[in-house]
Amino acid sequence: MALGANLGDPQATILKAMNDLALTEGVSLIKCSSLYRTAPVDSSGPDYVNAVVEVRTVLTAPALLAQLQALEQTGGRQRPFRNAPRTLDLDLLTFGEARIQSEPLTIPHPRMGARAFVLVPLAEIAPQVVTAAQLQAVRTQHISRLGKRLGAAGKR
Ligand code: A4P
Ligand code: MG
Repeated sequence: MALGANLGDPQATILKAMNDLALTEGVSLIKCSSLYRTAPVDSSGPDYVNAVVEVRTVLTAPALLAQLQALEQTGGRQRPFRNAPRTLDLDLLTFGEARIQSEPLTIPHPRMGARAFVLVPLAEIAPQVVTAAQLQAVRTQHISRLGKRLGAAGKR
């Protein structure tokens, strides 16, 4: 799952979203990547903070998406236009081996392979699913690691 924010206090927002996910019924947080500062891709506004997490869940993919959208709402998300700057964006990247192409949900996420802000944190927590060629292809997209998740909030 990919987390992104570029309005408000994006770092605090991402850390809170990780915490909220861990507290979501039917969802267990397995791994969190570091937080990364990234330049907007096909988007505008300030730099983003992005991260990727692995969860285990008893929910179906659509039910998990509904939970993510509820968390986006509590984060104050508004959708004035596609790819608008946002306080919090939560995207499902993969769901086991599932391939889903439905109105509300496409799995795997169609744009994940073209974006450093997904591939770099994903390679940190699941190196087997990201190839060197994919990372090479996005090397011009600016991304820098902000530090490990634990302690990242209070210490800076
Ligand atoms: N939807 C379909 N498949 C999925 C999925 N796998 N996960 C539908 C989540 N949602 C999925 O999403 C629009 C609709 O996509 C939802 O109603 C859902 O049913 P949205 O979150 O409302 O809108 P969005 O985020 O503007 O669109 P989308 O498609 O998520 O955008 P992208 O392509 O993910 O890009 N640059 C940096 N540096 N960092 C970022 O995080 N994010 C984007 C968003 C652009 N540029 C960025 C970043
Ligand atoms: Mg989204």
